[in-house]
Amino acid sequence: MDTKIKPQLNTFKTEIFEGLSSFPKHLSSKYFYDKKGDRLFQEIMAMPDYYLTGCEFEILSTYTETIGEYFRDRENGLDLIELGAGDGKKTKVLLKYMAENNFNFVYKPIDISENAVELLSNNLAHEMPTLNVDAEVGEYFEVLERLKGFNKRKKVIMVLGSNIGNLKHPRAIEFLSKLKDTMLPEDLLFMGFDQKKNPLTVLNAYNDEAGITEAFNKNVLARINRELGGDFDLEKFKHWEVYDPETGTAKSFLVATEAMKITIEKLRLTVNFEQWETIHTEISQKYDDKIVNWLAEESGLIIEKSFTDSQEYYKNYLFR
Ligand code: AVI
Repeated sequence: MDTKIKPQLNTFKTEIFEGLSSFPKHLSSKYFYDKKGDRLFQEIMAMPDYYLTGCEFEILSTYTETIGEYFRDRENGLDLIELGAGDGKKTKVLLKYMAENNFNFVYKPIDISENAVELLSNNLAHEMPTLNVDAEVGEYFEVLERLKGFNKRKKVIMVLGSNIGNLKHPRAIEFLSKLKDTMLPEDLLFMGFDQKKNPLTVLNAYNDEAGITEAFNKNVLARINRELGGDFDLEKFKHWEVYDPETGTAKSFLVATEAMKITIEKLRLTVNFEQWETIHTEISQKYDDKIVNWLAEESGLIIEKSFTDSQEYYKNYLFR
């Protein structure tokens, strides 16, 4: 496996220091993902309440041929680049179609998690041995520059799972604009956007009773303990989710249930918490066509087509 870009330990340290020294406190959800976080996220994706995965799988399975044929270039083939590939379960539907229908292509999965990339590479080598795979570890924004190097033939960039929802709008526009800057006129961007819906359905997706989402959210504290010598008592924090149906923003928090003092050895940092003080950890933005149109316009992208599931919970958009 190719691991050219590794997330920097120093960035982790700096961002944790800054986030816990701010008021209100915040930590980035990108730090949920290590071996344990990846496993928890897999469990989340398998929960019925976390409808996103099933809906996107339904879309990819229903429209495999239509989507695949948009991707095809009969002359020179294509590079299929997937950002945030994870376990690739949904992508495999498309990969199988492409492999079975004489597409000439290289599949380039990129994920922030070294562990996820390794698992996916091994799994594909086993399940689809003839597939041409060139995997990479890296963060979205770090990797974007490198996409410009893929301009020798058509490229299709895929971002599934509504991963864009973990970025606030200005950052999402920055991300989409940078993607657009790497694209030539024949290139495509295929991206999943979870849609606004019954607020309770959204809330339940991030609030399971088994506590899997809670453990996922708290994994950032577990990582600080393990990797930076922190002494967070995870039991003293409560997972809290809110959803604002007006803006479509779901927000996750960790709430201190009592006043406490935390020390993080490797940061030489002491952090004081008052009772009920919060750490904001994640946003999961929900969209509608208006918002996606606006994001596209701001980023210089054009929506070519969109696909939705039978409940219209989720949409995949194809941009030029
Ligand atoms: C990866 N990302 C799109 C997920 C989401 O829905 O925001 C992460 C997640 N957080 C809690 N549950 C799942």
